[in-house]
Amino acid sequence: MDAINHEDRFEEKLTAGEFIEPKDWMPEIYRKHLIRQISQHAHSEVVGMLPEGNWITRAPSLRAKLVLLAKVQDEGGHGLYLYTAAESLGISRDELLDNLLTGKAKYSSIFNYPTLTWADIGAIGWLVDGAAIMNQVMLQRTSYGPYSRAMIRICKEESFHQRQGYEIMMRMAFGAPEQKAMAQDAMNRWWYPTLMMFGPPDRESPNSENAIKWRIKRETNDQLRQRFVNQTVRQAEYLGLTIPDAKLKWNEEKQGYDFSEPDWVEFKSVIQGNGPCNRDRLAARNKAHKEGAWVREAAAEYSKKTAAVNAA
Ligand code: BYC
Repeated sequence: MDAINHEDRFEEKLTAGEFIEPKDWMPEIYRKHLIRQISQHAHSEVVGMLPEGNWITRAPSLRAKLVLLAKVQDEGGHGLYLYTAAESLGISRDELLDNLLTGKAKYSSIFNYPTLTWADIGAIGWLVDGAAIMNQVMLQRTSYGPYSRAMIRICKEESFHQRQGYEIMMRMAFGAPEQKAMAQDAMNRWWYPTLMMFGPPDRESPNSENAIKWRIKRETNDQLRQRFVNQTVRQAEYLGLTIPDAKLKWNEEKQGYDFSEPDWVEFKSVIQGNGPCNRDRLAARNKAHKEGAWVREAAAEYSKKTAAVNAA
């Protein structure tokens, strides 16, 4: 009887648009769904630091270096907020990290592609962060309180990241012909991987139905992908860059663009660990974790000593 009341209350809260908070009763399957999504999201932020971090020492000016440093540092912060939100569902940070480091957990497919030139840093900011925001704006109103609150702050920072990327693209696209060619090359390589970020098409998305039912996601993968294309076409036109899709065409009836789907076979291969950089990314994270052991030990020791001093 009690369990039924719990379930009713849970449903009532969802219907009323109220948040579910860590101490509230929730179905086990909802908790597991959230741990999966939030931890994958956290891992994406942390692994996402690698392709961009790769360019900090080679940024073309001191200003560009400062801005990129700040951006990469922000991504680390996003990872922390999200790991903390996941921990509030009853999983430990160690377990979460272990799942990433052993390759058990997924992170966004996009970060398994290499950053070959400085224009790629622009393309990541403009396209990748642009796609991330498109998805994350809806997550600000997700049903789990700690996730929603983390997303509000993350979205503010992501908007700055997106502008940083667009600024780099403007400099390149309106610069020398060689720079414009680099910008176009980056656009060609990042376009389809960016479209994959929204997840598989709705017809092949096993988690979407529950996610929508529980208001974890408020829009589907295909709806968000369509909105992203509609928004980005105009931005590309302004830059004078061509989206690498011969089928891209305005559709008056649906008031949106028709466009080619990404290669879903490639997507599956990347999320199964066989993208161009999957092995490098995991190796880099494992190396950083191992070499950072002394920092974790020192921080734990410091907090123990501080607690003892405060208790005395
Ligand atoms: N990459 O049923 P589906 C960022 C997996 S941006 C890898 O549709 P769901 C950043 C999916 O996990 C990126 N795996 O799932 C930006 C599922 O596998 P499991 C992070 C993917 O959850 C700039 C299976 O495919 N953003 O952080 O309903 C700089 C079937 O998919 C991907 C987020 O994580 C993918 N692209 O929808 C630094 C946002 N797509 O778990 C950092 C939060 C799907 O069943 N996440 N899969 O084994 C979401 O909104 C949703 O989880 C997704 C997928 C839209 C990504």
